[in-house]
Amino acid sequence: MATTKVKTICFECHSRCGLVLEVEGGRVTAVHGDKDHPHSHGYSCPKGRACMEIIYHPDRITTPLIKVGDRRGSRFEKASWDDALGLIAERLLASREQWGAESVVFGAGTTRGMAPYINRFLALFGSPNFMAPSNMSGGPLALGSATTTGFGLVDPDYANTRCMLLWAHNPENSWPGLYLYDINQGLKNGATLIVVDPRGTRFAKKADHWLRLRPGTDVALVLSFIHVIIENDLYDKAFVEQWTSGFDRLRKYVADFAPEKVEAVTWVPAGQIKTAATVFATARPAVVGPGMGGVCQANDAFDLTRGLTILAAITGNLEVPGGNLNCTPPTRRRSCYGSDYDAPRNLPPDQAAKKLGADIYPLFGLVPIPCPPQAVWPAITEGKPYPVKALGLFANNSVCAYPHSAKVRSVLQHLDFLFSVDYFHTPTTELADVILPPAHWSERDDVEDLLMKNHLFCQPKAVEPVPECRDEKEILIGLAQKMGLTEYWKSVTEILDYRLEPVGMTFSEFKKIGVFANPVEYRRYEKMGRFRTPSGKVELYAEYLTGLGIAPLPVFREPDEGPVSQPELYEEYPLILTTGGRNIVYYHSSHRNIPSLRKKAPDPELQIHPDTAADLGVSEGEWVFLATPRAKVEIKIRFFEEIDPRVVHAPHGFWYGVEEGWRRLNINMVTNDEPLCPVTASVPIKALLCRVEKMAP
Ligand SMILES: Nc1nc2c(c(=O)[nH]1)N[C@H]1C(S)=C(S)[C@@H](COP(=O)(O)OP(=O)(O)OC[C@H]3O[C@@H](n4cnc5c(=O)[nH]c(N)nc54)[C@H](O)[C@@H]3O)O[C@H]1N2
Ligand SMILES: Nc1nc2c(c(=O)[nH]1)N[C@H]1C(S)=C(S)[C@@H](COP(=O)(O)OP(=O)(O)OC[C@H]3O[C@@H](n4cnc5c(=O)[nH]c(N)nc54)[C@H](O)[C@@H]3O)O[C@H]1N2
Ligand code: SF4
Ligand SMILES: [Mo]
Repeated sequence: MATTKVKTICFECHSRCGLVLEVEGGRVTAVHGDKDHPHSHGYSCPKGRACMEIIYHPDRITTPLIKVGDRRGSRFEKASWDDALGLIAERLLASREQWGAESVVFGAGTTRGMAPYINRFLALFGSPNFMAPSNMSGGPLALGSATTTGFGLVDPDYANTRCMLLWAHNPENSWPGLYLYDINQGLKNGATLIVVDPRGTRFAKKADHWLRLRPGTDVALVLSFIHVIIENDLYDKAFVEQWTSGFDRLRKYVADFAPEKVEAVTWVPAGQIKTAATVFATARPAVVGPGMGGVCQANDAFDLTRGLTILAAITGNLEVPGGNLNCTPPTRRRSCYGSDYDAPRNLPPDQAAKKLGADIYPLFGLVPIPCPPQAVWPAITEGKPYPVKALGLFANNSVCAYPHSAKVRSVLQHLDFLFSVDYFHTPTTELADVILPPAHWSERDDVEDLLMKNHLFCQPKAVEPVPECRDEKEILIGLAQKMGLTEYWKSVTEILDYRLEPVGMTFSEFKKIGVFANPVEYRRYEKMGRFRTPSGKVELYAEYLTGLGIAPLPVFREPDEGPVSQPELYEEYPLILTTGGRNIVYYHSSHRNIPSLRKKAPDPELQIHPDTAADLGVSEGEWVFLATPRAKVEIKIRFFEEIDPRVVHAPHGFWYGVEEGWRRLNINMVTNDEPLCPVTASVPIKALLCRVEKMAP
């Protein structure tokens, strides 16, 4: 049989590697890395290479399903697309009729590309409520950096730098396709590596300077870096003078964060802080590499991301080669989270103002950022600030992904109507009234620009969807037609052509070239004469934030559940718990049902220092309970020398293959969803208290 090769983009994780799929008889038969891809350069990981196991998995949902019998049960019957979409349309319209359009929320998990298309749908329907985990993912970083400089700290130029500072970031597992090539390039050229991480990841261990901080004390540490740099006159004076505002107030403020004092807070020796800060400030250029999860999951995530941005700014590393770049996607306003799609912006002001969370988080009304799940929950359970009755989820396993799973599950059970679009049954689809089967990324046409630096990629489908799965864009088109949303697009081609308008190409033209890149521009503020901030300068002391009730300088807050804030609780729960360090073979709660991946990491493992384990009388490989004040989960002991004896780490996303796995294995049973960061709604899942309990024999 003839084999064809299709160059496309992998959507199995955010890295979006270039892959070449071999197709025989309408089926994907082999996967290779695409050597021509400008970011991944031929790299592929086990998840991408397992894509045939996903597409042709015996458990893949391949027809729409409608719940029958008790709504609390999990019996579903196969249905036609017409019936399933008809039922969803009827229920959403009824909800709008009785409770208003805002009573309908659509949510997506970490982006699998659907954000723009869902938002457009919601805008036409009338709801400002697009929910996503941005508040625990890139959102705080976007807010913290954009309020400081007018752009996101998301384009590190590792390849051309002399010093890289990986802050709560393990790109080897989390973003290999996007960053690894550049990082290795930089290291080959002699760049110094600094890692700030409580765990000894492979990068931490090979770093020139590894700062093993106490989880959740990052803001104190970054303020101490700034202290050292200012005290020792190591900052970029010309840049600071011309392009920043509030330097003197920053200088006075950080005087209080001397390394000797911060050592006691962060557990990082003062000497290490001084050395690392000095190395970073004097390298020129140097780059800050912030983790998207690591720096976005704390009650002071806004202050941390502001602090990191200030660090990059005063050392003269904004928009310079080898520093933190400011790339714009070629598709601009039509990019994934572009303003042309933002549902609230396309609604009348009074309807837009209803966006859930906007009344609590002052910056949420100003930027295209999704509603945090934790602002949606009270609307569902208590009707606060107004009732939400219906929820549609695309690629999201809320029950396992979001903190405090028992609560999330009961929140979802409060809904009048839930539909879910997923490849597989999950603890979340189980609660749905209707389940729809999406096409796999290899079975759908799309384009990608989110976090792709200055690039835009074409993602052509390699094969037709497994019958009867459907491209999610077509699902929205079908639903729009059933609901009388006549202004919604009529075809996938129309959608993609619209998205590509800013680059002056249709999808079929773009398919022939595959990639489009903007030139990288440096120091754009010089050409513009300003930064896109209220003062036109980098807002070190951000006066304007005070008017919004936000502190103008980064404030360190002790983790609420920690040894300092709650010493009594610490006696009962004497270990600090951090969660969710990425594993290369899994994406969040996905992939546990893929045999080639599961066999590489079959069990959830608690990384614990051997001395701590010895004190507790638990041995390597032993199953124990990990308990927090909320619940306990089952987990296996794994000795790990490179972690402080007072700290343990647990992975997230386990549930599959074990009865009631969502309750027994899923770490989010023990995490908390409060207090949230008052500016970004970030969740405190990287620093909690826990204890290890032996299981009865
Ligand atoms: N404790 C703890 N919890 C965390 C984190 C942590 O660090 N610690 N990290 C958090 C972060 S940063 C995020 S972003 C969230 C992510 O949360 P989610 O995005 O919800 O995570 P997943 O479990 O990967 O994905 C949910 C579902 O999407 C389905 N799926 C995969 N691809 C597609 C597709 O193309 N279309 C459709 N319709 N379905 C698809 C999968 O089968 C899976 O069931 O988790 C958060 N949860
Ligand atoms: N394979 C795989 N890749 C992924 C994902 C996945 O699930 N699987 N998820 C994707 C998503 S949605 C996101 S948001 C990104 C996240 O990307 P990253 O932020 O790079 O990933 P994490 O592993 O969550 O966190 C990085 C490091 O932070 C450390 N850390 C934990 N607590 C603290 C702390 O308090 N302070 C500091 N400084 N460090 C701490 C952890 O030990 C970990 O090594 O990954 C993306 N890539
Ligand atoms: S790192 Fe793996 S899963 Fe992520 S895009 Fe690349 S091949 Fe796909
Ligand atoms: Mo994320």
